Amino acid sequence: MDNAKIAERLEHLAALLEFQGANPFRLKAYRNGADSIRASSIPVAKALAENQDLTTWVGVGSSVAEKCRELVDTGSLAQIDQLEQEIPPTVLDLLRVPNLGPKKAAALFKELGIKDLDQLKLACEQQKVRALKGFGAKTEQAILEGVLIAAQANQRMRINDADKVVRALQEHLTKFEVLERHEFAGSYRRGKETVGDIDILAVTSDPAGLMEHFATFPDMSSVLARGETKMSIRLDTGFQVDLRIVPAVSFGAALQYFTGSLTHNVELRHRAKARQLKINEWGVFRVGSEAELANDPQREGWVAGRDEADVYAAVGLPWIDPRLREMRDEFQWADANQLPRLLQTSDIRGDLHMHTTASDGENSLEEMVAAARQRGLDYIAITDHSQRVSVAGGLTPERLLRQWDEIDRLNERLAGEFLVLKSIECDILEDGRMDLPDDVLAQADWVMASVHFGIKQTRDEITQRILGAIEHPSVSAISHPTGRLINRRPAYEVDIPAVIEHAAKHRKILELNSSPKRLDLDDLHVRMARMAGVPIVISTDAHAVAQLENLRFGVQQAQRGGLSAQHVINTRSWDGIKSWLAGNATL
Ligand code: DGT
Ligand code: CA
Ligand code: CA
Ligand code: ZN
Repeated sequence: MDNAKIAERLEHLAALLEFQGANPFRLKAYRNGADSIRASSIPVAKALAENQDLTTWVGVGSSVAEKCRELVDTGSLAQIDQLEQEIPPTVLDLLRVPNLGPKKAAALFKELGIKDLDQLKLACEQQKVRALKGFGAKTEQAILEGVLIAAQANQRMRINDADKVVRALQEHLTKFEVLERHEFAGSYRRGKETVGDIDILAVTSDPAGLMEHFATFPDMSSVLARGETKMSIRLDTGFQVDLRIVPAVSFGAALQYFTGSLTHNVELRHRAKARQLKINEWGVFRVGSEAELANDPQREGWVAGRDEADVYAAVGLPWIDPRLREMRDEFQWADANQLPRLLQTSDIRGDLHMHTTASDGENSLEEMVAAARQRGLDYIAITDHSQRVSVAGGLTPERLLRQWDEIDRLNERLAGEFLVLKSIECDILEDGRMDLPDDVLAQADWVMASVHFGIKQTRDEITQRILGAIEHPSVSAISHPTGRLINRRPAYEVDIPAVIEHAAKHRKILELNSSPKRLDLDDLHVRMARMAGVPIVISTDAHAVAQLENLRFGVQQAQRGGLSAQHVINTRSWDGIKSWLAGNATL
C-alpha cells in the first residue's frame, strides 16, 4: 500500500469520525498525519519493514502510526469497516454541504434518515428540516442553497485534486512499456479551476495491452465502457477518466480536438473550412480529397495531424497555448501575431502572502523562510492575521510588533541573501475601518487587506469597504478580493470592476490568491485588471510549507487571463515593487 492510499484511508476515517461527532483534535491528528504521509518521500511500508518509529515523523502521532501499521499489514482498517456498517457512504456527502456542520448532518441522518444529497434536498423542500430541534426556516433555506453547491462539487473536482489523480495516472501509465506517446487533454490541460473528468490520449502498438494495464489502476472502482480504442473508468472518488488510443499520425489532431474548448474548436474548424480544409480528431484534410472521403490519413489529401502545432499551422495560425483556448481573444491575438508570452512559475521571485504559527499557520517563521529559500525565492512577506480573526490567533499590535522585531533580527542573520518583509493580512472590519491602528500599519513594509467578516453585507457595503481600504495609505494590496471558495461558497457581493478602477486610480495591487480553494481573482478578473493597468500579485497564502507549491495553480490561472511577467508585480525584485508603489516605475 503506497503513501497516497494510506493518506486517503486516514482522511476517510477522519470524515467518518467527524460524522460521529468525534473530538476535533482527534480528527486533526488523522488529517495532519495524512498530509505528512502524503508529502513524505519515504514509503511508510518501507519504513515499517525496517522497524522505523513513525512517530518521529513530523505530524505523525502514536494513533496514526498504529493505523499505518494496520493498513500495511492487513490492507484495511477495522475501525473504518465498523463505522461503515453504521454510516452509509453517501451520508458523507452531507458533510460537504456548506452551512451544515457534522452535528447537524448527524441529526438529519438519525432523526430523518437522510442518506444523501437528493434526500436532503427533498426534505428541505418539504419543510421537514425546519421542524427538527436546533434547525429553523432560515437554516433550512441555507442548507438548501448548500445542497446545490455540494451537488455541483460532486460533479467537478478542484484542480489540485485533479492534479493528484493525474500524477498517479502518469506514474501508472508510464509503467506500461510500449506506450509511445501520451498526454492529458480536456479542461485539465486548459488549466481550469475545476475539472469534470480527465481525458487521456495515448499512442501504442498494443492497444489491448494498454487497456488491460489501465484497468489495473489502483484507485479505479469500475470500468464504465470499453471499446477497441476507447475506455472509461470510474475512480473510488466517483470521478471518471477517459482513455483514447489514437494512431501516431493523428496524435496532434486528437490532442487538439480533445483539449477543447468546444467553442475554440468550432472557430478553428470554421477557419479551416474557409481554406477548403476539414479538421477532425484524425487530422487536417483537403476537402474532397481521397483522404477526406475515407477519413484515412494514409491517402492523398491528408495535410497534417502528427503534432498539434502542425494543425494550427495548416490554417495559418501559430500554436496557441491551451490555457488561452476559451474563445476569448486568442484568435485575434494569433491573427495579429500578438499572442502574449505567458507568465511562467520561474518568473516569480517572491511570495507576499503566508502565515506562521503566530496565527493559524502550521510552521514557524524560520521554517517558512527556509522552505521559501529552498524554492529559490528571493523574498517573502509574513502576513499573519490581524486581531479581529481571533479564532485564527490574529495578532494584536503588541504581538505584531514583537514579530517584526524577530524579523529584523532574522534579516540581520540572513545578511542580504534573502529578505523577509514585515507585513500583515489586515482585516477590513464590518464598518470599513482597518483592524490595526494607522501608526502600526505605517511601519509595515507590505500590507494586504482582506474581508473575512460581514460577508453577507450588500454589494454596496462590501464594495465601499474595499474601496476604502484601497485608499488607505499603508495598504499595498487587496487579497482574495471576491472571497469565493471553489465548490463551497460563491463570491460575496462585490463590484470588482469598481475595485479595479479604484486600484488603478490609487496605484494599488490586487491579489490572485493561488490556493486551489480560492483562485481569487479568477482568470476573467485578472484579465480585466491587466487592461486597466492594475498589477496582480500572485501569492500562495500558505498555511504550511507544503502549500508554497500552490504557486503554480495561481500562475496557471494568470496564464488563462493572458498575463505576462510584466503584469505580475512579484516577478520584480522587492526594490522594484517598492518603486512601482511609490510611482517611480511603470508596468
Ligand atoms: P470537463 O471535463 O467538463 O471539465 O470539460 P472538458 O472540456 O474536458 O470536456 P470533455 O471531457 O467533455 O471533452 C474534452 C474535449 O473534447 C472538449 O473540450 C472538446 C472535445 N469534445 C468532446 N465532445 C465533443 C463533441 O461532441 N464535439 C466536439 N467537437 N468536440 C468534443
Ligand atoms: Ca474532461
Ligand atoms: Ca471526457
Ligand atoms: Zn491569508
